[in-house]
Amino acid sequence: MITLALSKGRIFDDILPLLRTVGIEVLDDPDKSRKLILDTNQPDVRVVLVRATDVPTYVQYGGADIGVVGKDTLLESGNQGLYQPLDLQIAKCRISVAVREGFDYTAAVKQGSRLTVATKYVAIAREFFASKGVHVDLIKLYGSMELAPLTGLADAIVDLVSTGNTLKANHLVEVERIMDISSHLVVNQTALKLKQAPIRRIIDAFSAAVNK
Ligand code: PRT
Ligand code: MG
Repeated sequence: MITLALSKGRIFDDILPLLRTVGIEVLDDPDKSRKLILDTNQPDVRVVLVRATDVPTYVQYGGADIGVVGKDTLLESGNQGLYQPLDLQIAKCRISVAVREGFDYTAAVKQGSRLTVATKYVAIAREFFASKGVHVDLIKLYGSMELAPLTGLADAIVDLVSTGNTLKANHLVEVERIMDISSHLVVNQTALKLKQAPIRRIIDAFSAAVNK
């Protein structure tokens, strides 16, 4: 049995067409059922639904053999010990710095002001601002980052952006792109050894589908 860890939402929606290309059809719709373990048309492949940030943990400790996870989550969790064979090129976005409209970020940075930055991505933000030599006080948030500059909690946020509509709707502007993000395949090292043939087959099929 091969267990594939996925998160509901964007990653699940974007991986379905890729799974189909590699011959795997998920038999339950997570929007209609409350099941957390989903069968597929392949009797030896099942899907488990976990929180996006829990995917590396599931794969690292063997709760799943393979997972699909955003590069943002991988970088932030610092999860080592995971084999990362493939960039699936799905759920693409970027991680950026954004501020309230009218806040002069460039001037603040130039003046060497200390910036308060709210983010879910504390490790990524710390590394980014350190590399620029910008002094920051980081505030860890778990969601609704957009609210922080509007309420005076922070001068800036570091968050994922795809269309930019969320920023726009909240009168925020993107002032710096930190990096491009997409979702990657991650594999449990032990599973790779013990279930080498079926796992290799899945990685190779994904690889062919991505490069098509
Ligand atoms: O939602 P939950 O708290 O359960 O977990 P999660 O937020 O970690 O999961 P989920 O499903 O929201 O995101 C999973 C992965 O999708 C992320 O780790 C990214 O790798 C990837 N991804 C791609 C995105 C986006 N695009 C994205 N736009 N994740 C989140 N967003 C957010 C963004 O932060 C903004 O607030 O969606 C909002 C809308 O973005 P715009 O720019 O299109 O308006
Ligand atoms: Mg989310």
